Amino acid sequence: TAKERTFIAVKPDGVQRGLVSDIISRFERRGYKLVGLKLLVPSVGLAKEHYADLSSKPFFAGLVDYMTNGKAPVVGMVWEGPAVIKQGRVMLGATDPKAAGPGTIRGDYCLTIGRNICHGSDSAESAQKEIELWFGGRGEVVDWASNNEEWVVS
Ligand code: YYY
Ligand code: MG
Repeated sequence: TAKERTFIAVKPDGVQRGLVSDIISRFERRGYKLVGLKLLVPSVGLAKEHYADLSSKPFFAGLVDYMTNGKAPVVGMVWEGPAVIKQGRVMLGATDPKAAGPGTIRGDYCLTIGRNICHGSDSAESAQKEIELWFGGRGEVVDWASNNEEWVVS
């Protein structure tokens, strides 16, 4: 539905490399609406909760350190619009950039799975959990009407 929302993040490598504006721009130009935006160094607790389903993986400790060590912050965003959860993942490209097609964010800007610069919720359940976790549910997400909407969605 048009009100569908997803959590998209630029991870520390994407911020460090100056790719924040490009990633925001891709979602904006597609016609999606920005309803949440913040810059932060996530706490270890937040990162562990965000990646809770990967806690048994061998790369988990390294993943949490890379997200939280403060060498660069994370940009967290909530984007809204038709099929944004699925299309957000398509726009990001495959988790392993070596399998990500050209024209996707990962396919255009990165090389290895451990530095794949961005995150996107992988399902409706994940999107709900991640928006709640990073933005405190409705608290920091802004409902607003875009004047473009009638020209983008019908
Ligand atoms: O959702 P997505 O980011 O595309 O992949 P996940 O399977 O949820 O893994 C999260 C995150 O973990 C991935 O973006 C990079 C990292 N990672 C890794 O470093 N090594 C792996 N073999 C798998 C994932
Ligand atoms: Mg994931």
